Amino acid sequence: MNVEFEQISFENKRKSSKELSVIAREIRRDIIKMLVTAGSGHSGGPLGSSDIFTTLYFNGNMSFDKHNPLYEHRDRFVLSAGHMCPVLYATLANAGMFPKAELATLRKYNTRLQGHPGRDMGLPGIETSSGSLGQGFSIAVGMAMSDKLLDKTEKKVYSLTGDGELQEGSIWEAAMSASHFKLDNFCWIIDNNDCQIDGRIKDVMDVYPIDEKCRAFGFDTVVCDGHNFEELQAAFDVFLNNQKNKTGRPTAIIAKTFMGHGVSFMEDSYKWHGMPPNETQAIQALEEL
Ligand SMILES: Cc1ncc(C[n+]2csc(CCOP(=O)(O)OP(=O)(O)O)c2C)c(N)n1
Repeated sequence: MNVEFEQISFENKRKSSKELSVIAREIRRDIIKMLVTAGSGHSGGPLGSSDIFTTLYFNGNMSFDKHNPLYEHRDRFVLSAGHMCPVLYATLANAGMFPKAELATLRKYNTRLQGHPGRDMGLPGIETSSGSLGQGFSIAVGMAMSDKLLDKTEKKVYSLTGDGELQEGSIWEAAMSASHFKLDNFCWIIDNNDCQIDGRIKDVMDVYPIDEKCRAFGFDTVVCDGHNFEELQAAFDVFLNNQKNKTGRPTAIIAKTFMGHGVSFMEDSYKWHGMPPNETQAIQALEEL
C-alpha cells in the first residue's frame, strides 16, 4: 500500500476542542499509515491515547523546542508503555520535531523509530528507552526527583503508563517515592482503556480501584474522559496548579479511554492491542478517520 505523510507542523498553544480534534485525527491517520507500512506493531493503545497526546503536546502543557530539542529547561515526557510508541512518534512528527516522511520507517532496520523507543537512536523527543513495563515510569520519577531536589529547576516531567502496566510492582515503588519526595513537578497519566494484551484488566489481574490506589499513594488524582479535550485540559490544569504553587503533591490523571478509538472495528477490543491493520483494514480505517 502506497501511503503519504503530509508535512504539517502544529503549534503548541491553547486551542479549542475543535482545533485539537483536527490534530488528533491527523495523528490517528498517521498511526494507521505507519502500521500498515510496517506490517507489525500496536494499533489499539496508540489510537486510544491520541487525544491525550494531542492535549499534552499541542495545548501548551509541555514546554519543548522543535529547533532545539535538547535545550536544558525543556519539560520531559516518558512513555513508560513503550509498545504504544507509534502515537508518540506521530505526535513528535506533527510537532515538527522531525520530518513526517520518517514515519514510514517505523520498525525498519536501523530506523530511529524502533518498535519500542530507543534513546540511543537519537530521535528528538525520546528521553529514555522504554518497553519493559514499569521501567520508564521509575526513570521518569527519577528525572523529576533530580530536577526538584538537586537542580531545583521549574521543569515538569510527564509519564504515561497503561493500566495493565500497573500490575508491575515497581510502578508502586516509584509512586511511593514521588509522594514521599513531594514531586509536585511530576504528572502520571494512566491510559485506562480497561484492556491489555490478553483480555480485560479485571480478568488478567485486577488492579482496580485505580483512583483509590493513586490517592492512597499520595497523588492528587483526577479521573477524566480521555476523549474529551476539555476534561483532559482541566486535569492537566490540576497538575499545572500543583507544580506552579509548589503544593508538594504529585498528580495522577486517570484518563478513561477506549482501545482503538476512532476505528469502528478496533474500538474497545483487546485483540487490537498488538496487531497492525492489513491493507483492506487500513483503507477502511483511513476512510472512517
Ligand atoms: C516487564 C514486561 N512484561 C511484559 C511485557 C509484554 N507486554 C507488552 S504490552 C503488555 C500489556 C500492557 O497492557 P496495558 O498497559 O494495559 O497496555 P495496552 O494493552 O492498553 O496497550 C504486555 C504484557 C513487557 N513489555 N514488559
